Amino acid sequence: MRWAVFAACAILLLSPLACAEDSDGDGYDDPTENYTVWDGADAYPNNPDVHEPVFSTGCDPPVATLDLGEPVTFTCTIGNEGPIGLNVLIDVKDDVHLRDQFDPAYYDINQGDNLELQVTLSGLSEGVAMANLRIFARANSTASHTIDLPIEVTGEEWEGMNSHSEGTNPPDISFINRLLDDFSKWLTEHTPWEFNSSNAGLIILLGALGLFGTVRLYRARNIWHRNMEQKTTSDLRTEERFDAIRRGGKHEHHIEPTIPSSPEVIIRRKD
Ligand SMILES: [Ca+2]
Ligand SMILES: [Ca+2]
Repeated sequence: MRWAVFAACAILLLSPLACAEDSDGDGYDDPTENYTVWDGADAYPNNPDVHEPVFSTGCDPPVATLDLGEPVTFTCTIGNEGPIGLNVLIDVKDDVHLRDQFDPAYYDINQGDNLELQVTLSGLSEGVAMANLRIFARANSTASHTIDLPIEVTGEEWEGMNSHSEGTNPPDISFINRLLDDFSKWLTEHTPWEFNSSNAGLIILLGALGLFGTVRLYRARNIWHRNMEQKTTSDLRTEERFDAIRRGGKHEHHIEPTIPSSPEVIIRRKD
């Protein structure tokens, strides 16, 4: 029995939870450094009527109408109305008609502070959609607060899709079209046929390919000629060496051992 009392005392001394206070007596312990509102503490430790965190929120614009691919950015403000600083998780629950470009993250909101967030969504398919900005102030619990973001998505393609697409814009090639237009006009004026910009483009393409082929052929011929000249030069040198050997046939010890003996040399040896 003594051991049981001792163990109970030890647990009381060692466990900080056992010493927690419930100042307002509503059944929720006051928050401490090791036991926060996120863990389940009383968000209003001195008010017996409230224990859950309370937020004031608003988003601008309140509603939106989007074309397909068109983005909208809501500016949302989240205020902590309670007397205790909070750590919250904020995410966006999107809709089948929407694409969500908001990354969930944790935020600290001190007592009386307002947090401002940019929430971007874009139209994915036609329909009436509802996205929700959700604020989680308790671990392993449903959202403490939800902000509705009603959005209607039309069936129209967004006109700004090409000029405002994500990432880097494609290079401006309008000058090529203008050049092709000018060239097709020039061809129409100076030839008996009528050209449009596609014909002109095709002619330029064929011309470029022809020029490229001609340059390659010219280079190939040049290389061939150079090789042939080199070959001729080396042949001539070989001939000269043989001639020299033949002329100097009397001095046999000067004949290079690698050079094969010509019949003339063999005949002279017999002399
Ligand atoms: Ca309490
Ligand atoms: Ca309370």
